[in-house]
Amino acid sequence: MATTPKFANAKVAAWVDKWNKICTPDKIVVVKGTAAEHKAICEMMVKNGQFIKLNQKLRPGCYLARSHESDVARVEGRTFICSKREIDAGPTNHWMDPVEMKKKMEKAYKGCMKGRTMYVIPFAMGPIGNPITQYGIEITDSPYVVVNMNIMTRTGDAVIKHLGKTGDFIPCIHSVGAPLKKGQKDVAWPCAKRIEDKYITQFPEDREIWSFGSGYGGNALLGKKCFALRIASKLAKDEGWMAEHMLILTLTSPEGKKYHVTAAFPSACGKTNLAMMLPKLPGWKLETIGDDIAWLKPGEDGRLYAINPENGFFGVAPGTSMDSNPNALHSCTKGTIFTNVVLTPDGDIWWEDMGIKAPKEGVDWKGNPCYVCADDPYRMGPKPGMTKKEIKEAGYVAAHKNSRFTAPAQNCPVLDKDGFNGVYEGKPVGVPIDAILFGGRRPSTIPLVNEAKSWTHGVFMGSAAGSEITAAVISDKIGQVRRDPMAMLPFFGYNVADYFQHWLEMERTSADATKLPKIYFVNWFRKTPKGEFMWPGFGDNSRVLKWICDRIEGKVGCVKTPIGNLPKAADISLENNTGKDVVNPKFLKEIVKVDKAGWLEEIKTIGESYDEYDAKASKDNQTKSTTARRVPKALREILASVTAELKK
Ligand code: SAT
Ligand code: MN
Repeated sequence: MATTPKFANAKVAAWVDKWNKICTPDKIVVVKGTAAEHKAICEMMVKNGQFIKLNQKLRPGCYLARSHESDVARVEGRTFICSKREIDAGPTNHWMDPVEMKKKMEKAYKGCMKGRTMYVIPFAMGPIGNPITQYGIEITDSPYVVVNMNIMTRTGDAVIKHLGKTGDFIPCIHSVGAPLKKGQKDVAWPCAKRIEDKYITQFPEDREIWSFGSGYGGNALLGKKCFALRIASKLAKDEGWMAEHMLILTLTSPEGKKYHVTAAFPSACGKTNLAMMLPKLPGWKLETIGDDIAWLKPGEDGRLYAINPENGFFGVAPGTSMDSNPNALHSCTKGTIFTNVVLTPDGDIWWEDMGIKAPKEGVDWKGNPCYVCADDPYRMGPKPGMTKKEIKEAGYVAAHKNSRFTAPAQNCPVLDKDGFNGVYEGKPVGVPIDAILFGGRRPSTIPLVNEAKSWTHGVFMGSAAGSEITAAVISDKIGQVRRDPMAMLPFFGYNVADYFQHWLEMERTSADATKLPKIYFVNWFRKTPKGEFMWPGFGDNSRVLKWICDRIEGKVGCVKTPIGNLPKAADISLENNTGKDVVNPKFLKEIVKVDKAGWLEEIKTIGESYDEYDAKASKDNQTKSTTARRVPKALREILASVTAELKK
């Protein structure tokens, strides 16, 4: 055990002292959040073989980490919502009794930091001092977590100062779960190797986060999914605001009018790409506020005001290219940590679909040599001279599919600095949201863009969101479509039915519900039966954003259909439809139509997802633990009316 440092804030002191006694680290470091400290930790990790220093001429302040092969993504199967009553966690979450869970986990934490340094990270989710911002203290034994938290959140002394003696915060504890014996050499990526030894646990009533055994992303950077979504969604429900898995962007029209848009897509479905997109439509300007999480609070005028609680981008590397997202690549030029990408001989990084020719040879994410493909200069294989076909058949990728960059938001060339700082018209209130988008990867049925007929219909649309499962989660079902309501399935901090109800309540409790954002469902991922994309996506998505702004302004009409308000194909601007990927007008007509047969099937499976939530609720009811929570009647009614209209 080390000596517990002194803190003016008694709750901070107690939290650190508690875990010092349990985890018995060799020493304790309170993170100050300075650039010099950040650099010193990175350099220490280089010395210990946990970071590779990249070519500082090409990538100043950049480092590469390679995770253990078992620790490459979130572990939903080991993620728990430990509310007192099971029904409060709801049918979509893993639940365990909080007292039992704490007992079990305290055993795991016992002595877990032996031979290691315990870092205490004071962090802010949001600009320090903004009324929407929340604070946290993460205790961790992972220096990788410290430097990633430095990028992803605002850390250090400024937070301690802001908390003062009595300021409140969310207490977080994290350990990689790999104590070191005296003299034992550390490994490059310490973690608990067995999946059943990992725990990502939220206690929504105690407002605490306990994480054990994983060092990766959303499992370990506790400000992100655990706090800003799971715990914050519960705070938001109790306090009448919203914590959502949404990007935030600012769009300026050629006339100079500003719009703020949020969009909820599941992990690895292109939120970062949309958040920093270069509009193909001339005269339109897009700026970034956030790429993953939005906190929205109702204002006195009835509008919803949003901040991005984060400070950086934890983006998926593969597929990020000068074509798909140049602003993300620019964001990675300095002060960035790369995880599980390829190291090139000149000390730079590379990944699949980066749009840059592969080096002759490199080191893949597992630390093994890799070589440029014989018949495709943009691929790499595990042996020299392999063909594209052979590499594909071997199921080989040189950069892990969920490899990531952790880049400071300040690097983003199109950052909306005011919006990012939570400032609107000189006031620290967040930005007023004009439109909320839902979406996912849906190869069929779902149209390019669909406007909700009302707030309730918009909530219905969000509740019915779904997507192909991506590599952001460890799963054997990658590629299969699953329902992912509001893109929050892995992130609800409480019962999904209550969450739907909370969304509905936002209208009832609004000071002026006519000022709430309009809601849209978008889908950039329609494919022909042959598997070819019917919409180019990326910069061409500005055409859809323009239509949305035109709708907000009442400048264009729509086609009223049973599923919602669809655009007339002619109202989607095809100005500047040139370049490598263009909109095919024939496909466009197709993807703004109602596919009746597809929708009848869709509606059926939406109903099934509701039934499943209800069935699990009533099962809990039979155990007499409490009353069941059911999918709100208002959503069932929309489901019934859409079905009836479709059948007409
Ligand atoms: O949760 S992570 O931050 O690891 C990535 C994601 O799933 O969006
Ligand atoms: Mn995400």
